[in-house]
Order: sequence, then structure tokens, then C-alpha cells
Amino acid sequence: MLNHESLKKRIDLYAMTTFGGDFKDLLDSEKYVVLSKAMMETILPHWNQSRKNTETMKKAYYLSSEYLMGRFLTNNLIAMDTKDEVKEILKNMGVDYNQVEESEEDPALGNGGLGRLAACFLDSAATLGYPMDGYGIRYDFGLFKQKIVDGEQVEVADNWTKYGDPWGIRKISEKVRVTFKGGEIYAIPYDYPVIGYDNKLINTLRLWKAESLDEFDFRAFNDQNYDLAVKAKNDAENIAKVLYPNDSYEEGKKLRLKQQYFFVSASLQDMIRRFKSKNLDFEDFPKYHSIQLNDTHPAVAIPELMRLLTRKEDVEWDKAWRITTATFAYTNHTLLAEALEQWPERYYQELIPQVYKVILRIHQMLIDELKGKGIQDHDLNRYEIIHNGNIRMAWMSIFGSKSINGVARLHTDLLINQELNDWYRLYPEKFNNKTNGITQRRWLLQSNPELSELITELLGSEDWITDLKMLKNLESYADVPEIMERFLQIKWTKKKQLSDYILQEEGEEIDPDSLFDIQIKRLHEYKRQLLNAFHILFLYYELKENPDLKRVPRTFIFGAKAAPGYVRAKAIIRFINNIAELVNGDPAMEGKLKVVFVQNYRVSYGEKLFPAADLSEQISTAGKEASGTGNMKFMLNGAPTIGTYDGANIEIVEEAGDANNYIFGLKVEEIEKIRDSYNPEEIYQKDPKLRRVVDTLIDGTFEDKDGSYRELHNSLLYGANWHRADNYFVLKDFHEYRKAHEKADADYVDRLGWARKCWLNMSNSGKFSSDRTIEQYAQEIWDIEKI
Ligand code: 26W
Repeated sequence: MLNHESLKKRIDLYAMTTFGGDFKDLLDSEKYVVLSKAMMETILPHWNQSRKNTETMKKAYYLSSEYLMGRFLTNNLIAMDTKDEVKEILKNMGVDYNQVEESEEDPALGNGGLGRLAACFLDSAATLGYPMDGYGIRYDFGLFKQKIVDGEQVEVADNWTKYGDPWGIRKISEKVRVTFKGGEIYAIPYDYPVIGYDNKLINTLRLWKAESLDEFDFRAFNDQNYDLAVKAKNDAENIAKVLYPNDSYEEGKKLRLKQQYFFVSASLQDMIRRFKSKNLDFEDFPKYHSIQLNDTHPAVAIPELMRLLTRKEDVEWDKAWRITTATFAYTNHTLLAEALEQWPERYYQELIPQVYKVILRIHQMLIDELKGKGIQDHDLNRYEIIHNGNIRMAWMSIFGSKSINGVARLHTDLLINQELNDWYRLYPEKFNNKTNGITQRRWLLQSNPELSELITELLGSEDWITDLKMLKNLESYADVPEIMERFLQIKWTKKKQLSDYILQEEGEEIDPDSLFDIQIKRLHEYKRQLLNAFHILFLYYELKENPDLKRVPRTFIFGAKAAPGYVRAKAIIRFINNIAELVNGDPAMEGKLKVVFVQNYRVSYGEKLFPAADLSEQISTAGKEASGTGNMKFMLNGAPTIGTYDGANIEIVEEAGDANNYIFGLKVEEIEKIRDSYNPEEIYQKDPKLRRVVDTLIDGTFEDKDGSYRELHNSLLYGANWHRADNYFVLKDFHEYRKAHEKADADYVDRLGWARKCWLNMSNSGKFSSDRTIEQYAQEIWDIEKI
């Protein structure tokens, strides 16, 4: 398929022209760049052809301020079915592909679930043959890299393009201007190929970089005012400099609003320019565009499209509004009140007054419509887009969109019945659910080739790679011991590989024969890593007191980044690391208990962790985790969930069966019932074993360096000025959580019984392919067709 000689030639040529040396002598990171560039040459003709082929079709556009694409190289080689060949070619050149692969920087242009979902969606759309392009920001610095030093998180800048950016094509000829009050700047597009699996369709992820119109002010330079000479350039470039590392708390920073407007305006101008070349009336714009807003971060697109249509393209207002509301759809990704974006009106006035004016008019249109519908004056404030000096982005998104969706059934139900109930009563037809999904190409085929091979062998076909529901046909092997033995062997292999990697990266030795109990996700109080930590301490004291206690040897693995300003989250990271030190340093725990906090959890670490798990920790407070997608990655790789009735856990268990998972804890309705009377102190006083672990925060077991352990302890027992005691019901759920673990422990002893549970999870994970999710978006919201 590949022309080996020509690829080799290209590799040699790029090695020389880019890095000035022979390929085999370059650094691994340089080899990666060279190889990727060489592969780009194979990709480009197909990519250009795909663009032509989809030019006349209706397309979906995904607007997202975050993308967590993960490494490109292997993913792209697999999609083009050239990985084995390339490996072979490199081998002949004396180069180990795996080393090159591992040297690729993970472009971390996102925080967590929302950004990774965007990446899975791009993969699925291309693979299914749907024309869908992504638009976003090409941050110079992605999410910080995390180091753990003395148990604490230390943030290091992530200069992900240090060695080059071989998959991004700078399309300077397609630059556009974006206007802010202080002046104009350029948005320069960088295009990344999104390669459909084995289908020749290549969509585009277009990320915008900010650049100044004037590079350099010569007059200032001649006046020896060097700072001023480059000020315009620096100011402009700062816009796309760095990703905000917050994934739940809205900070309301001006620069963040600038980022949002910057990429949204550029993207819409890009779409309009292409649309105009078709010589159609703007009335037809929605026939060619469906734009999905990934949360409210790009919601300024609604007034911006109105502005571009009415001020630049001479479309009259009412017609423009019809076009706008037929084009946009909005996905909500969180129920946390503190994450709902609201921008002070004056930021809009100061930074983008031209958009502010449009928002005023949209706001007035809403008020008129509400009055027309007979909504009473005293109820209007509930809907106001501009409210108490703030612009409510979710409200604008709802008013300006044809569709509003949540990301799991429970989440959508809560939106409809609670958070957005006012709006639901106004526009019931707009609301719908789209349960999240993940791409099996990255999260099974690429990350777990061993299990993939077994699946293909048993199914007698590779069709599951694009049709995950086929896994259902494997269910009955759960009762075939020889197959379960092979499955267990694969699990062990993945655990061994992870152990080797952890030894190399963290310097910790772990035993692949122990139960791997894994919680990997952003650090947040609602995700309750603290509950997990307390349970580990509980086990530790149990084992200390009763050395003959029969418990399965366990390795607890955590991976999590905390927002740099989130003091409690950082305290929890330190607490977990302190526990690790205590447990791992105690010879009595040898062969019984081990705790590892891995540094810098990210997509590529996830690819090693998910396949190696025996137990998936999904223990958020019910009603708080919109969906979760890590839960699906564990399931796909055959790990039972220990989790709450929250987000997609509910649907996971519905598919895989109660008996194969460990569901525990308060349900949403129960929480609502007890909320007002909940007194965690009572539980704490009544349960001395729980008290002991909670008190390790304050009794000197660990050093409370900065008072943050005391603060955590207080927050659990007495609350704080912004929340009640034990806001996330850690103490309340502790007992049931512990019991669920005991049950899992007892079940794990029966090797084949356990394998059966794992297998049934894997076999029933078909629903959670992002292919299914994208089909639903395509048919129920976007109304687009496959090429
Ligand atoms: C403004 C600060 C901010 C930044 C990001 C607030 C909120 C966000 C995101 C909406 C947070 C996020 O990533 N949400 C996650 O989205 C996933 C994909 O739908 C879900 O699976 C997770 O449950 C949800 O927490």
C-alpha cells in the first residue's frame, strides 16, 4: 500500500532539511516530527479530495474551546492501515517505532471530559462518513504538566510544539481579521487532519492562532522603546497563549472572553466566506450548516452570527434570527452552578461593544416574546439574558438554538425538571438527550491491541471497530473457561505493562498480581477522591489491627490534575500522597496494600491505565457528574464499576447488569430529601472507625503544612461560609462504599467469576461508542448525510 522507497526517501529528506542530520541519529522527538511530516505527504491528496467531495454537502461544525486529541501519530497510522508497514520500514532503518511513538507530546488543548469528548466526536464523525469540522483555539501552551514534589502538585508549562507541529498546516492565505475595541488582530488557521478509520474521508480540525496585524513598530524601535515596539504583537499573541486550567469554576477573566470571541468570530467568518462562494441566498445557510456549541464557551457565536448577517451582509434582523436559530444547537455539560458562565455586561461593552449592542437587541426580542406568551412581568427576570449586570450565556444559548441537550439520561432529566425547567416549559420541543460515548478506535483498538485481537478472532471479523454493538455477540464466552483464561492473561499483560511504565515514570514498584483499583479524572470535591482516600486509610488500619484479615492484595492508583487555584483539590492531592507514603513505607503492608498517585495524568497515560484496571472508581455525588466518559473506557476494557447512581453509570449498569457492577450510595431523590436535615457530625460521632480516618486530617498523622487539612476537616463537619457541612455527602456514603468494596473483594477471589463480570461489561459496552452518539446528533439535530 505504501511506497516504501519513496517514504524512506522522504524521511531522509525531512531529517536533513528540518533537523540537519541523518534520521537514525536524531532525537526521538525529532524522528517523530520527521516521520509525521513524511506521512502527511501521503495524507494530503486524500484530504484535499475529501474537501472537494464534501463542498456541496450540509456539514456539521463543532465549536469548542477545548480539544484533547491525544497523540496523533499512531492514531493516524491505524486509521490509514499503515502502522505495521511503517514499523517495518523504521525497523529496516534501525529505528524502534515504539520509542518514536512515545516521544510525541500529547497536545493537551483541553481540561478533561468536555475536551476529550470533542476529540472522540471528531473521530466518530469522520469514521461514519459524516462531514463535520471542528473549530477551536491553537493554544501555544496547553494544560500545565503536573509534577508531584513532596506530595504536592507543581505546575510546569506545556510547550507542546517545542519540536514542531507536523500535523498542523498553517493556512496563512485563509487568515481572517477579528475586531476588538482596541483594534484588529489576525486569526491564522492551522488545519489538522481528522482521518476516518479505513474509509478515505478526512475531515478538518481548524485551530486558530492569534497574530498581530503589525509585527513591529519601527518608530518606537528607533526611539529605543523596545518594549513598545513589540507591544502590539505581544498583546495580540497573548490571546491564544494559554488554556485556562479551570474545568468547573467560571473565573470571568477578560482574556478568556477575548479567547472565546476570537475563535468564534474567526470560525463564523470562515463559514460565511465559503458560503458566499456558493452564490446562494443566506436563507439557505442552515441548509448547509449545523453548528454545535460545546457548552456555552462558544455561545457568543449567536450574537456574532446575527451581527455578521445584519451588519456585514445586509440581511434584515428577523430573517437573520430565523437563520441563526435554525443553525445552532447547544450542549450542556454540567449541573454545577458555579460553572454556569455569566459575563459582566461591562466586559462586553469594553471589549466587543459591537456584539454587546446585538445582545441588547436579542434580549429585548426575548422579553417581547415572553410578554406575547403571557408570561407575567414578575416572572420575566427568570429568563432575562442580561440580568443584574451579567450576561447569562446558557440563557442566550437556549434562546438562540434549535436544540438543547444533556449528555446522559439522568443529566438531561435534571436539566428538564430542575435547572432549566422554566425554559423547558417554554420550548419543550427543543430539549433532548444525547448520552455521551467514546471512540473504540483509540480506547480499545489502539490502547489494547491484545484484547482487540481476541475480540476479532472470536467474532471472526474486524467489524466491531466500526460497529461496537457487535460485542454483544461475545456474551456467551463468559461461560467458556478457556476463553476466560485467555482474557485474564491479557488483563495480566496490560497490568504488567502498566507496572513497568509506573516503575519507569514514578519509581514505584507495583504487583500485577494485585487488584488494580483505579480512579483517574480531574480532581474535584464532587468526584470524591476523598471518599476513596478515606477508604484506603480504613483498610490500612483494619489490616494493621488484624494482620490475618483475608483481603485481596490491592493497588490503588490515582491520576488527577487540580486547577491551580483550587486550594482544597490541591490539599486532597497532598493527602493522597501522604497516605501513599504511609502505606507504602509500612513493611506490614507488603503484599497487601499499595497506593500510587501517577503524575501528569493525560490522554496518553489513560491509554495505559484503562486497559489495566480491575475496578473502575466512579463515585461522584449523585446528580453532580453530568455523564462521565472514563467510566465507559474502563467498561470497554472489561473492568466492573464501583460507583454511584450518577451520570452515565446508570446506563452502564443498565446495559451490563447490576450483578456485574458495584453500585452504592445515595440517589438524587434521597439527597434531596435529606439535604436540609443532614448532619454529618452524627455519623462521625457514631462510627469510631470512620472518625479515626477523618481525623487523620488533624491529629498529626500527617503534617498539615498550611492549615488546609484542618480546613478540609472543618468543611466536612461544619461547612464553610459558601456551603453546608459535607456538601458532597462523603461521610454519608462511606459505609455503603466500604460494603461495596468488601463485596468486590470477596468476588475477586473467584478468578473465573470475576473474569465473567469483566467480560460481560466489555460485551455490553456497545451503546457507549461515540459512533452511536454521533449518529444521534447527525440524525436528530444536525440533519446531515454521510458522504
Ligand atoms: C468556565 C469553566 C468551565 C470549564 C469547563 C466550566 C465547565 C467546563 C466543562 C463543562 C466541564 C466538563 O468538562 N464537563 C464534563 O463534560 C463531560 C463530557 O460531556 C462529562 O462526561 C462530564 O461528566 C462533565 O463533568
